[in-house]
Amino acid sequence: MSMVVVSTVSNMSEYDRSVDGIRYPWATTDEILEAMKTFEVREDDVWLISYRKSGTTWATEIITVLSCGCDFTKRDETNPLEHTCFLDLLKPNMTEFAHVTATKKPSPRIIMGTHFQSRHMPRELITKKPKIVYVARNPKDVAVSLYYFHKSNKLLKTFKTWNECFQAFYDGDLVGGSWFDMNLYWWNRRNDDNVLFVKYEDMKEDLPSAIVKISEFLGWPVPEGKLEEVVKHCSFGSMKNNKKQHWYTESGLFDSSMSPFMRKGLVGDWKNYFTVSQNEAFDKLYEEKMKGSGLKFRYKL
Ligand code: PPS
Repeated sequence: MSMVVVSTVSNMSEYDRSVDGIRYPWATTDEILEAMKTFEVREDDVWLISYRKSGTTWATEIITVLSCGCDFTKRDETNPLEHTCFLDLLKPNMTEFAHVTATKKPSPRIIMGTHFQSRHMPRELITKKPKIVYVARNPKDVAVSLYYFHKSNKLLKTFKTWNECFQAFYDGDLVGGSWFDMNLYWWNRRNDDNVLFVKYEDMKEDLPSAIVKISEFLGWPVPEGKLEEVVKHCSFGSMKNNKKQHWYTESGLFDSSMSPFMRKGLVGDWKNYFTVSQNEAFDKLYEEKMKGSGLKFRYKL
């Protein structure tokens, strides 16, 4: 029986479009957005949700290793493309939508890397209460990381200048929608029993503690004596050298010569890009948008 290919690189038109006021890449098709309304969430699912460039790939690796009982051979046998669902994206040469594949997977499923804004995420995420790890990163470093991601990702519009990227991010007028809306939504749910809100900066400062916290939340303990190895495996240097862990690089969608996917992995790189006036304007906007929320980030370590 011949397989129907639902996407090829060539049928993915370039750039993005607005859906209910939120920009999505073409690869987040109308069909995917529609399917999310009725997508069946399972109570024993594990979901990883994030705004783009906030540490998704990093947390994916941690969760993947934990799910394999910290057995690195087992982890190496896992195909991240199959294992991580990326419900919100068509990937090149896919023969089936990720949400369809997900329905056939045994429990517990791990559903990684969804970047939907709350209004487009599966409705059952609220009622079924699966375990949700939400990873957040300070918005200034996210903006710079996005600037480079758009240069190297062939399906995203390249910002001509840093200023253009800054403005789009400031206005929330870019793929993925407003950083503020998404982070505020999940911050307000941080005390739900089934939600773990993790900050990139905390992972960067103390990775062993972050791994233990995630493992305890998921109920997938790190075997005695293994933590050091897991930390090493999930370090920036180790992940940069292991292309299996950042599948994107090999996907044909990515031009690493423009900027590597594993770029710098730092807290505070934004200082090399934000002008003084951009920084002041952004701090003011942050105060306005996040007023009273209590959500604070560290911008240097
Ligand atoms: S994506 O495309 O939205 O899924 O990107 P995402 O994985 O969320 O974010 C990519 C940024 O995370 C950095 N990264 C890491 N930092 C520290 N340690 C580890 N192990 C790690 N893995 C990924 C990656 O380098 C991107 O950040 P920048 O600032 O661009 O380097």
